[in-house]
Amino acid sequence: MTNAACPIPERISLNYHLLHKAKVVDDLRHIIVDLSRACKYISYALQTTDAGLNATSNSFGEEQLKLDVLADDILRQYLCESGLTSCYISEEQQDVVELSSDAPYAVVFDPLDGSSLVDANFSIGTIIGIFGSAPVVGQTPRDMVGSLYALYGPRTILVYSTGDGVHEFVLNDVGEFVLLREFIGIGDDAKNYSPGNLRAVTDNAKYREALNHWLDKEMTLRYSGCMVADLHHILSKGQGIFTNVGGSKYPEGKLRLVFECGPFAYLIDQAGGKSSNGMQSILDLKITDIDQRTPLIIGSSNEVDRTVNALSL
Ligand code: FBP
Repeated sequence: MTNAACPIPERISLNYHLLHKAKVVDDLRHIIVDLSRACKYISYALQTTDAGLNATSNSFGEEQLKLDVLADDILRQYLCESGLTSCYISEEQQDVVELSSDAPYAVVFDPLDGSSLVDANFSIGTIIGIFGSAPVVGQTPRDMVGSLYALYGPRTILVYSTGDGVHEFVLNDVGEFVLLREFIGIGDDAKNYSPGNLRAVTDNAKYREALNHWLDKEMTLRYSGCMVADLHHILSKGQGIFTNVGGSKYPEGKLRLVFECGPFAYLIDQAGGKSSNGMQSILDLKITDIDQRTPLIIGSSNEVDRTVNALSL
Protein backbone atom coordinates (compact mmCIF):
# COMPACT_ATOMS: atom_id res chain seq x y z
CA MET A 1 0.00 0.00 0.00
CA THR A 2 1.69 3.23 -1.08
CA ASN A 3 0.07 6.65 -1.18
CA ALA A 4 1.05 10.19 -0.36
CA ALA A 5 0.76 9.42 3.33
CA CYS A 6 2.67 6.13 3.03
CA PRO A 7 5.44 6.46 0.44
CA ILE A 8 7.87 3.56 -0.04
CA PRO A 9 10.40 3.95 2.81
CA GLU A 10 14.07 4.56 2.02
CA ARG A 11 15.11 1.54 4.04
CA ILE A 12 12.98 -1.61 3.65
CA SER A 13 12.48 -3.38 6.97
CA LEU A 14 11.88 -7.11 7.31
CA ASN A 15 8.29 -6.44 8.36
CA TYR A 16 7.70 -4.15 5.34
CA HIS A 17 9.15 -6.75 2.98
CA LEU A 18 6.99 -9.54 4.40
CA LEU A 19 3.85 -7.36 4.17
CA HIS A 20 4.32 -5.59 0.84
CA LYS A 21 6.72 -7.82 -1.15
CA ALA A 22 6.32 -11.41 0.03
CA LYS A 23 2.68 -10.64 0.89
CA VAL A 24 2.51 -13.44 3.44
CA VAL A 25 -0.42 -13.91 5.84
CA ASP A 26 -0.20 -11.78 8.98
CA ASP A 27 0.47 -14.72 11.31
CA LEU A 28 3.47 -15.86 9.25
CA ARG A 29 4.76 -12.29 9.07
CA HIS A 30 4.43 -11.92 12.83
CA ILE A 31 6.21 -15.17 13.71
CA ILE A 32 9.09 -14.39 11.33
CA VAL A 33 9.47 -10.92 12.84
CA ASP A 34 9.39 -12.47 16.33
CA LEU A 35 12.06 -14.98 15.29
CA SER A 36 14.18 -12.14 13.88
CA ARG A 37 13.94 -10.41 17.27
CA ALA A 38 15.24 -13.60 18.91
CA CYS A 39 18.15 -13.72 16.46
CA LYS A 40 18.95 -10.10 17.29
CA TYR A 41 19.25 -10.97 20.98
CA ILE A 42 21.35 -14.04 20.22
CA SER A 43 23.64 -11.77 18.22
CA TYR A 44 23.99 -9.43 21.20
CA ALA A 45 24.55 -12.39 23.56
CA LEU A 46 27.44 -13.63 21.40
CA GLN A 47 29.13 -10.27 21.80
CA THR A 48 28.53 -9.94 25.54
CA THR A 49 28.51 -13.43 27.12
CA ASP A 50 31.55 -15.58 27.83
CA ALA A 51 31.66 -18.75 25.75
CA GLY A 52 32.48 -21.19 28.52
CA LEU A 53 31.16 -24.72 28.53
CA ASN A 54 28.01 -25.35 30.53
CA ALA A 55 27.78 -28.41 32.78
CA THR A 56 24.83 -29.80 30.83
CA SER A 57 24.79 -31.82 27.59
CA ASN A 58 22.12 -32.21 24.91
CA SER A 59 20.35 -35.42 23.83
CA PHE A 60 23.20 -36.21 21.44
CA GLY A 61 25.67 -36.24 24.33
CA GLU A 62 27.33 -33.06 23.07
CA GLU A 63 28.52 -30.63 25.75
CA GLN A 64 26.28 -27.58 25.61
CA LEU A 65 28.03 -24.25 25.57
CA LYS A 66 26.41 -21.64 27.72
CA LEU A 67 25.59 -19.90 24.46
CA ASP A 68 23.87 -22.99 23.00
CA VAL A 69 21.58 -23.10 25.99
CA LEU A 70 21.06 -19.34 25.97
CA ALA A 71 20.23 -19.23 22.24
CA ASP A 72 17.77 -22.09 22.68
CA ASP A 73 16.10 -20.30 25.58
CA ILE A 74 15.85 -16.97 23.70
CA LEU A 75 14.12 -18.68 20.77
CA ARG A 76 11.74 -20.46 23.17
CA GLN A 77 10.84 -17.15 24.81
CA TYR A 78 9.99 -15.49 21.49
CA LEU A 79 8.02 -18.48 20.24
CA CYS A 80 6.00 -18.42 23.46
CA GLU A 81 5.47 -14.66 23.13
CA SER A 82 4.33 -15.02 19.53
CA GLY A 83 1.34 -17.12 20.55
CA LEU A 84 1.60 -18.62 17.05
CA THR A 85 3.59 -21.78 17.79
CA SER A 86 1.96 -25.15 18.35
CA CYS A 87 5.28 -26.88 19.00
CA TYR A 88 8.96 -26.68 18.22
CA ILE A 89 11.89 -29.01 17.63
CA SER A 90 15.33 -27.80 18.70
CA GLU A 91 18.75 -29.42 18.38
CA GLU A 92 19.11 -28.65 22.09
CA GLN A 93 15.89 -30.39 23.18
CA GLN A 94 15.42 -34.16 23.46
CA ASP A 95 11.80 -34.18 22.27
CA VAL A 96 9.22 -32.03 20.53
CA VAL A 97 8.29 -29.13 22.85
CA GLU A 98 4.52 -28.54 22.86
CA LEU A 99 3.43 -24.91 23.31
CA SER A 100 -0.22 -24.27 22.30
CA SER A 101 -2.05 -26.93 20.30
CA ASP A 102 -4.39 -24.51 18.48
CA ALA A 103 -1.55 -22.29 17.19
CA PRO A 104 -0.83 -22.38 13.43
CA TYR A 105 2.89 -23.10 13.13
CA ALA A 106 5.40 -25.79 14.07
CA VAL A 107 8.97 -24.45 14.18
CA VAL A 108 12.27 -26.34 13.89
CA PHE A 109 15.68 -24.83 14.63
CA ASP A 110 19.34 -25.26 15.37
CA PRO A 111 19.78 -22.38 17.80
CA LEU A 112 23.53 -22.05 17.41
CA ASP A 113 24.96 -23.94 14.44
CA GLY A 114 28.73 -24.13 14.56
CA SER A 115 28.73 -23.38 18.29
CA SER A 116 32.01 -25.29 18.74
CA LEU A 117 33.65 -22.46 16.79
CA VAL A 118 32.48 -19.60 18.99
CA ASP A 119 35.65 -19.61 21.14
CA ALA A 120 37.69 -19.18 17.93
CA ASN A 121 35.55 -16.16 17.04
CA PHE A 122 34.41 -17.77 13.79
CA SER A 123 31.08 -16.76 12.26
CA ILE A 124 28.20 -19.00 13.45
CA GLY A 125 24.49 -19.00 12.90
CA THR A 126 20.87 -19.94 13.67
CA ILE A 127 18.84 -22.11 11.29
CA ILE A 128 15.01 -22.02 11.40
CA GLY A 129 12.27 -23.81 9.47
CA ILE A 130 8.51 -23.13 9.74
CA PHE A 131 5.80 -25.73 9.04
CA GLY A 132 2.14 -24.80 8.57
CA SER A 133 0.94 -27.69 10.69
CA ALA A 134 1.99 -30.26 13.28
CA PRO A 135 3.25 -32.88 13.76
CA VAL A 136 6.47 -32.28 11.85
CA VAL A 137 7.31 -35.99 11.84
CA GLY A 138 5.65 -37.46 8.75
CA GLN A 139 6.05 -34.27 6.70
CA THR A 140 8.86 -33.35 4.27
CA PRO A 141 10.95 -30.15 4.08
CA ARG A 142 8.93 -29.26 0.97
CA ASP A 143 5.90 -28.86 3.28
CA MET A 144 7.50 -25.85 5.01
CA VAL A 145 5.88 -22.43 4.61
CA GLY A 146 9.11 -20.58 5.31
CA SER A 147 12.79 -20.91 6.16
CA LEU A 148 15.35 -18.45 7.49
CA TYR A 149 18.78 -18.20 9.00
CA ALA A 150 20.82 -15.64 10.88
CA LEU A 151 24.59 -15.40 10.42
CA TYR A 152 26.53 -13.82 13.27
CA GLY A 153 29.68 -12.51 11.63
CA PRO A 154 31.29 -9.07 11.27
CA ARG A 155 27.71 -8.09 10.43
CA THR A 156 24.56 -9.87 11.56
CA ILE A 157 22.70 -11.06 8.49
CA LEU A 158 19.22 -12.55 8.18
CA VAL A 159 18.12 -14.43 5.05
CA TYR A 160 14.57 -15.73 4.51
CA SER A 161 12.23 -17.24 1.98
CA THR A 162 8.50 -17.89 2.18
CA GLY A 163 8.34 -19.41 -1.29
CA ASP A 164 8.85 -16.31 -3.44
CA GLY A 165 12.62 -15.94 -3.69
CA VAL A 166 15.44 -15.55 -1.17
CA HIS A 167 16.01 -12.15 0.46
CA GLU A 168 18.87 -10.83 2.62
CA PHE A 169 18.77 -8.30 5.46
CA VAL A 170 21.44 -6.72 7.66
CA LEU A 171 21.05 -5.69 11.30
CA ASN A 172 21.63 -1.93 11.41
CA ASP A 173 22.95 0.25 14.20
CA VAL A 174 19.52 0.86 15.68
CA GLY A 175 18.72 -2.86 15.87
CA GLU A 176 16.52 -3.25 12.78
CA PHE A 177 16.96 -5.76 9.96
CA VAL A 178 16.99 -3.75 6.71
CA LEU A 179 16.97 -5.07 3.16
CA LEU A 180 20.36 -5.72 1.54
CA ARG A 181 19.48 -7.93 -1.45
CA GLU A 182 16.33 -9.45 -2.98
CA PHE A 183 15.89 -12.58 -5.08
CA ILE A 184 19.37 -13.99 -4.51
CA GLY A 185 20.28 -16.52 -7.25
CA ILE A 186 22.68 -19.47 -7.57
CA GLY A 187 24.26 -20.32 -10.96
CA ASP A 188 24.32 -23.88 -12.30
CA ASP A 189 28.11 -24.28 -12.24
CA ALA A 190 30.41 -24.11 -9.21
CA LYS A 191 33.88 -22.67 -8.80
CA ASN A 192 33.98 -23.02 -4.98
CA TYR A 193 33.65 -26.20 -2.90
CA SER A 194 32.90 -26.79 0.80
CA PRO A 195 33.67 -30.42 1.71
CA GLY A 196 32.30 -31.28 5.19
CA ASN A 197 32.84 -34.41 7.28
CA LEU A 198 36.13 -34.79 5.44
CA ARG A 199 37.25 -37.50 7.91
CA ALA A 200 34.95 -39.76 5.81
CA VAL A 201 37.45 -39.88 2.90
CA THR A 202 39.50 -42.41 4.87
CA ASP A 203 36.79 -45.05 4.35
CA ASN A 204 34.61 -43.57 1.61
CA ALA A 205 36.64 -43.96 -1.60
CA LYS A 206 34.00 -42.23 -3.74
CA TYR A 207 34.11 -39.15 -1.48
CA ARG A 208 37.89 -39.15 -1.88
CA GLU A 209 37.40 -39.28 -5.68
CA ALA A 210 34.96 -36.34 -5.48
CA LEU A 211 37.49 -34.38 -3.41
CA ASN A 212 40.28 -35.20 -5.86
CA HIS A 213 38.09 -33.98 -8.73
CA TRP A 214 37.70 -30.58 -7.07
CA LEU A 215 41.43 -30.46 -6.32
CA ASP A 216 42.40 -31.50 -9.86
CA LYS A 217 40.11 -28.85 -11.31
CA GLU A 218 41.85 -26.32 -9.05
CA MET A 219 38.47 -25.19 -7.69
CA THR A 220 38.52 -22.80 -4.73
CA LEU A 221 38.18 -24.35 -1.26
CA ARG A 222 35.88 -22.36 1.02
CA TYR A 223 35.08 -24.21 4.27
CA SER A 224 34.70 -22.74 7.77
CA GLY A 225 33.11 -25.62 9.69
CA CYS A 226 29.87 -23.67 10.18
CA MET A 227 27.10 -24.78 7.83
CA VAL A 228 25.35 -21.40 7.98
CA ALA A 229 28.51 -19.49 7.05
CA ASP A 230 29.47 -21.97 4.32
CA LEU A 231 26.03 -22.00 2.70
CA HIS A 232 25.69 -18.22 3.03
CA HIS A 233 28.99 -18.06 1.11
CA ILE A 234 27.34 -20.00 -1.76
CA LEU A 235 24.32 -17.65 -1.76
CA SER A 236 26.59 -14.57 -1.57
CA LYS A 237 28.85 -15.69 -4.42
CA GLY A 238 25.97 -17.11 -6.47
CA GLN A 239 27.67 -20.46 -6.90
CA GLY A 240 29.36 -23.33 -5.05
CA ILE A 241 28.90 -26.87 -3.77
CA PHE A 242 28.64 -27.98 -0.12
CA THR A 243 28.82 -31.63 0.93
CA ASN A 244 28.58 -33.56 4.17
CA VAL A 245 28.37 -37.30 3.42
CA GLY A 246 28.83 -40.56 5.32
CA GLY A 247 31.86 -42.37 6.68
CA SER A 248 32.48 -44.70 9.61
CA LYS A 249 31.96 -42.03 12.31
CA TYR A 250 28.79 -40.60 10.77
CA PRO A 251 27.38 -43.25 8.37
CA GLU A 252 24.64 -40.87 7.14
CA GLY A 253 26.79 -37.74 7.35
CA LYS A 254 26.88 -35.42 10.35
CA LEU A 255 23.97 -33.09 9.60
CA ARG A 256 20.35 -33.45 10.73
CA LEU A 257 17.47 -33.38 8.27
CA VAL A 258 14.87 -31.51 10.32
CA PHE A 259 16.69 -28.38 11.50
CA GLU A 260 19.83 -28.22 9.33
CA CYS A 261 19.47 -29.82 5.88
CA GLY A 262 15.71 -29.26 5.37
CA PRO A 263 15.62 -25.48 5.93
CA PHE A 264 18.69 -24.97 3.72
CA ALA A 265 17.31 -27.26 0.99
CA TYR A 266 14.21 -25.00 0.94
CA LEU A 267 16.31 -21.81 0.66
CA ILE A 268 18.81 -23.12 -1.91
CA ASP A 269 15.95 -24.48 -4.06
CA GLN A 270 14.26 -21.07 -3.90
CA ALA A 271 17.54 -19.49 -5.09
CA GLY A 272 17.69 -21.79 -8.13
CA GLY A 273 20.12 -24.31 -6.67
CA LYS A 274 19.63 -27.99 -5.86
CA SER A 275 20.00 -30.42 -2.95
CA SER A 276 20.27 -34.19 -2.73
CA ASN A 277 20.92 -37.00 -0.27
CA GLY A 278 22.57 -38.85 -3.16
CA MET A 279 19.35 -40.39 -4.35
CA GLN A 280 16.63 -37.73 -4.19
CA SER A 281 15.98 -34.11 -3.31
CA ILE A 282 16.36 -33.32 0.39
CA LEU A 283 13.01 -31.52 0.02
CA ASP A 284 11.21 -34.83 -0.54
CA LEU A 285 12.76 -36.80 2.32
CA LYS A 286 10.09 -37.88 4.78
CA ILE A 287 10.88 -36.81 8.34
CA THR A 288 10.73 -39.98 10.43
CA ASP A 289 12.66 -38.85 13.52
CA ILE A 290 13.59 -35.48 14.97
CA ASP A 291 17.30 -36.28 14.98
CA GLN A 292 17.67 -38.30 11.76
CA ARG A 293 20.82 -37.47 9.83
CA THR A 294 21.15 -37.39 6.04
CA PRO A 295 23.96 -37.12 3.53
CA LEU A 296 23.86 -33.63 1.97
CA ILE A 297 25.05 -32.47 -1.46
CA ILE A 298 23.78 -28.93 -2.08
CA GLY A 299 24.47 -25.85 -4.21
CA SER A 300 24.93 -25.22 -7.96
CA SER A 301 22.69 -27.71 -9.76
CA ASN A 302 25.15 -29.01 -12.38
CA GLU A 303 27.82 -29.63 -9.71
CA VAL A 304 25.26 -31.31 -7.44
CA ASP A 305 24.29 -33.65 -10.31
CA ARG A 306 27.92 -34.43 -11.14
CA THR A 307 28.84 -35.05 -7.49
CA VAL A 308 25.77 -37.25 -6.89
CA ASN A 309 26.81 -39.38 -9.89
CA ALA A 310 30.41 -39.54 -8.63
CA LEU A 311 29.26 -40.62 -5.16
CA SER A 312 26.56 -42.94 -6.61
CA LEU A 313 25.06 -43.33 -3.13
P1 FBP B 1 26.72 -28.37 15.40
O1 FBP B 1 25.32 -27.97 15.04
O2 FBP B 1 26.80 -29.30 16.55
O3 FBP B 1 27.62 -27.20 15.55
O4 FBP B 1 27.31 -29.25 14.16
C1 FBP B 1 26.98 -28.88 12.86
C2 FBP B 1 28.24 -28.40 12.19
O5 FBP B 1 28.96 -27.55 13.02
C3 FBP B 1 27.89 -27.67 10.90
O6 FBP B 1 27.65 -26.31 11.13
C4 FBP B 1 29.11 -27.91 10.06
O7 FBP B 1 28.85 -27.86 8.67
C5 FBP B 1 29.53 -29.32 10.50
O8 FBP B 1 29.06 -29.51 11.83
C6 FBP B 1 31.01 -29.47 10.47
O9 FBP B 1 31.26 -30.85 10.38
P2 FBP B 1 32.80 -31.30 10.21
O10 FBP B 1 33.50 -30.82 11.42
O11 FBP B 1 32.72 -32.78 10.09
O12 FBP B 1 33.30 -30.68 8.96
